[in-house]
Amino acid sequence: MRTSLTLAGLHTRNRTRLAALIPGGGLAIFNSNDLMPRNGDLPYTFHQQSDLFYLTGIVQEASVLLIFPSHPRTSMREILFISDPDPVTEQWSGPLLTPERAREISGIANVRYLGELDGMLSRLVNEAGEILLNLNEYPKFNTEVPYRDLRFAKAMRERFPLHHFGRVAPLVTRLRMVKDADELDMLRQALAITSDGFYRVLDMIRPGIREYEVEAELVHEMLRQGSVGPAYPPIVASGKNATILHYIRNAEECSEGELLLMDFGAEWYHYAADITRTIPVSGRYSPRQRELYNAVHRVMLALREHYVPGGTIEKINQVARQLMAEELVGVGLLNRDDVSTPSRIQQAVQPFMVHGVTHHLGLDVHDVVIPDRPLEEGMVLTCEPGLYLPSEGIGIRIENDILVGTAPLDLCEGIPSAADEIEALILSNRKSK
Ligand SMILES: [Mn+2]
Repeated sequence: MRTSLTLAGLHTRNRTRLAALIPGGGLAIFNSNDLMPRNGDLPYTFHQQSDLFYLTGIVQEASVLLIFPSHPRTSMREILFISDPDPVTEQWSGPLLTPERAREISGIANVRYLGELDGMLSRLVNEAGEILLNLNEYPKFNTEVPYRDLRFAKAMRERFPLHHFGRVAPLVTRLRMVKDADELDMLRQALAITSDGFYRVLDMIRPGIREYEVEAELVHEMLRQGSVGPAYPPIVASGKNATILHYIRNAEECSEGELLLMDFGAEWYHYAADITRTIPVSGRYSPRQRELYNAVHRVMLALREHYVPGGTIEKINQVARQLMAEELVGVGLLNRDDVSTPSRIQQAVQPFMVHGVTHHLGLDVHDVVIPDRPLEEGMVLTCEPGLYLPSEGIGIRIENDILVGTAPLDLCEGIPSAADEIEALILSNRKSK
């Protein structure tokens, strides 16, 4: 998002919620992401560390947040550190945040320059009972890159060897898993832009077009509406490419008679949309494609009802496999015998639906998660069953984003997903030309 939208109220509420979870005497410290070097003097585009963004709204490297809820002095309970003024950087890259601007964005009264951080740490750390540091604890995360929070944690343990250290990530994760009304607004806006991109593609899809041309349309709409672009690299996969789950080369020609799978989402105020649509390149699904498409579509529609408080990701995956098993029997890919027990279902469905069908969505497309924590009202998760038949050059996935509730709300309801509807839109666009 390139506009000057700020949500200081959201970030202030987030800090208040976190403060309530920090044990007495606890001092929590968050670091920004690095500006990652690319080659020569060129860095990668900066993307803020999601927890720091969640708590401050600040998008500038080398920012540090201290939260010390039980400190006797109110002004010491929240302190934000930002880069010192630097005329050379500002000459080349534009103005850095001033303390006043950082205050407006974050709602934090006590904003200091980074030059004061070391001195403040010496004082505050010795007043703290426990220092809570932030690391990337995503279940599948593994890296050789010593990112800023990790370097900071090592330096702190070295510098204060007699202090107690703890983890703040589980506390922030707990909060981030349930979305505030402002966050839902941002997700809805990201989805509205994503939806507009899909309509653009329905308007121009034809045999002979290249996957990257389709990608360009999707991204065009995002940029045109002031999004910084896709929340993750779009997957635009025609024919057999759609059976490669994370295909992002997007280089091949879309041919007559093939399906085109598009998994894409705009980013808005750092929140990620994540949808998948699978459309016929020629404008009509073949009878075989339609049969398989409708099977996946029925699974997606029925599965949405299970995004209720008390549910779990494991339960959703289990229901998805059961629903898909029935459909696979219906289209003749499995026999009744293959799916007669739960363990048989798991084994029989796996080769056709090779991935899990849901993940949390928020500031990150695969958002932070406490595995096995039951679903609660206000959580947002994807619903994305798929069916992959490499031998027939067919990959189908349909993905909507669902707001958990006693009556689950499909945030993608307005984005066409029924085969008839998609065909009608493509064909009416062609006629009108
Ligand atoms: Mn997804």
